[in-house]
Amino acid sequence: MYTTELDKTATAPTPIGGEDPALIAAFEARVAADEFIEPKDWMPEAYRRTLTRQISQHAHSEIVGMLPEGNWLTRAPSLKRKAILLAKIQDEGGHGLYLYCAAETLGTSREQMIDALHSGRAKYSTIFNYPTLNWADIGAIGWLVDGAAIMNQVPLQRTSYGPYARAMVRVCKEESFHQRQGFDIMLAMANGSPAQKAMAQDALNRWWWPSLMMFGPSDDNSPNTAQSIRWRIKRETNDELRQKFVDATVPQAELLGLTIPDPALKWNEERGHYDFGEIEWDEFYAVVRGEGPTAKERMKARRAAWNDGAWVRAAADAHEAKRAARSAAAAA
Ligand code: FAQ
Repeated sequence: MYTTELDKTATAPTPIGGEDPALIAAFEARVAADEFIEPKDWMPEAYRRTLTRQISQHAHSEIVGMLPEGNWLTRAPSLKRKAILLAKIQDEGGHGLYLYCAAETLGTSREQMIDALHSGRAKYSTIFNYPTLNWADIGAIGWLVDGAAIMNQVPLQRTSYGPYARAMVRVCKEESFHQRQGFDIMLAMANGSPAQKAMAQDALNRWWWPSLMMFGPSDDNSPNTAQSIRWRIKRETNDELRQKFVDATVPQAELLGLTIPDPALKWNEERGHYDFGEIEWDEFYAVVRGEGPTAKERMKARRAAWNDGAWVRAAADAHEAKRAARSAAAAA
């Protein structure tokens, strides 16, 4: 899909501040003309940094996001549900890998990104620091979390950095299946016994607000949005996407016969959108800071998986060294 090969002969990027105004102007004109910026093209260092930050955090979210659902694989209620969930979780792993590759094209290695995650320097989505208590949570994750992810990711197919945009095309197709499988679980539970319907409602109550938080701080408090919109990394703001998600999801909840846990939720005829209540931003920032037991469990699980996989990486390196030695001998 894209290459992870870096131009080893390229000179180090000019430090921020000392960048050539002519290069910046040419870059901005390309972005304004909706051209894709490719790995070997010149780009401002700040553009490279913000993309590396966003793409690597996105990748970490996909990988950490496998954990809450993985927790329910062995307890899926039927073989069919288990097979679907397994495929979905494997897709998330694939998304993480495409995204790490896209971020690597910006000059940061996979090891550096993983180290940033494991040492707590890099973020991942707050949503994955909430626990999955029962099977209805798996429905709510697919319906709401994947639903929010698609809302955010569809515009990223037109992000200005080519490798990120192309990775998003396939990711969005798969997320759309994930959202439907989640909605299908919710539909089965909402039409099931009173106890099952109550579980579906309880899951909606617990996942609704964290799903709205996935879109990030409000535009007034989002330090990166203005510049990212200018560079067409982000095509829509956090609040615009959050509003779209609310507008799309309310009718789905109605179809399920479930109640969104927000007394302030109301259709606003004048705006042509739903009004909704205030998000608890203190909770959002506490979760971003990794407070609470689930964040610690998540990182413990990721570090263990990385350490357990060390022999696979060593074997792959040894295989590659042998292959390279054979090719060198054949060429001599
Ligand atoms: N969680 O100035 P902004 C998925 C941080 S994939 C944690 O608004 P920006 C698939 C932000 O990084 C879900 N941190 O930042 C799946 C920044 O920190 P920094 C992930 C958050 O980048 C489903 C600071 O706050 N999706 O779910 C969050 O312009 C089911 C200030 O914020 C993506 O990553 C948060 N929710 O906008 C997998 C999509 N929100 O680094 C498994 C790509 C904000 O400056 C199961 N990313 N922060 O210190 C984006 O679109 C953007 O990066 C935003 C944030 C919108 C997330």
